[in-house]
Amino acid sequence: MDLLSLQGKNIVVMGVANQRSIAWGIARSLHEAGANLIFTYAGERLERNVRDLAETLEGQQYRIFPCDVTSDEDIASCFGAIKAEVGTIHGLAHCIAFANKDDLKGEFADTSRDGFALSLDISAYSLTAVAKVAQELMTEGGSIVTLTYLGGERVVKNYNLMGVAKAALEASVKYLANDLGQRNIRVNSISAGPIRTLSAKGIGDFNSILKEIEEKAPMRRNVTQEEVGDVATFLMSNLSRGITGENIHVDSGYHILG
Ligand code: NDP
Ligand code: KAL
Repeated sequence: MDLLSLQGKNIVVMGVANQRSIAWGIARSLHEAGANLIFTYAGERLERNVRDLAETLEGQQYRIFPCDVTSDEDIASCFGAIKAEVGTIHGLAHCIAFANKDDLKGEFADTSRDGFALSLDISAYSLTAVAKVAQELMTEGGSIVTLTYLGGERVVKNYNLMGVAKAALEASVKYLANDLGQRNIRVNSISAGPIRTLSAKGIGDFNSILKEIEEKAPMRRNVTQEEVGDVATFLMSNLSRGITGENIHVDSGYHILG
């Protein structure tokens, strides 16, 4: 029995930078479930990466379009091209965040005005900007999934500006869920535990963050891109049809600790 009902469904995956990206974990899981994938990327330097990775997906069609989410024109032309190629889409995975390195150091209180605006634009507003355009292609209903982190709910050392951006993202999920629910479009987030990706690269004590999870999380281990990917597939699928405005923690249970 096809419990997931994802065979042949068109799903947009935004934010594959390389094989370590959580977006790539999501793509692989969706591919296994039989979905047709449409990838978007921002930086031209990463187009080759996305293309090479997509080519490893056997037996399924894939498409790739550029989309820098800071540009309304980019978003419009990207989803215009997607509409022209596939018509209807059934899901969208938003796996995008950014903060200037300088704004992730020291105290949150030192965050610059420009740095705040840029991070909130890319990491939070982009979900709304993309949802607004994507919903028009979700003529059969749909599911939008974004990625967040515990630092959006409580103070986590060094997450600083990104914590504020994730709080805005999580609130956006709820307001978007309320707006789009009547069109049978669901909006949810996954709060992932720490995973070593390109974004996490260069973060000084990332090893100690991973170690703390191994020592303290209920499951005493870290999570993988695959585990996040499988929950994203669940949220895209018919199995989660009654869920919207939700934030599911895929973090070995770490968030329940005080
Ligand atoms: P990656 O570095 O693999 O992915 C980050 C992505 O953001 C890149 O593909 C990057 O594309 C994209 N991006 C940045 N700026 C823009 C822009 N202007 N327009 C479009 N895309 C942009 O890291 P992750 O897989 O770790 O991150 C994916 C999501 O998961 C993020 O939202 C992150 O906050 C979240 N997350 C990550 C955790 C972790 O431990 N890794 C934990 C919890 C949540 P490009 O390089 O082309 O600019
Ligand atoms: C408490 C944690 C420690 C890390 C603190 C801050 C993490 C911020 C995430 C943010 C998305 C990272 C960046 O924006 C990095 C950027 O300044 C430089 N990197 C890049 O430009 C690369 C090339 C591209 C691909 O990256 C992006 N983002 O475009 C949080 C940890 C435990 C969990 C994490 C890493 C959460 C998260 O949100 O990613």
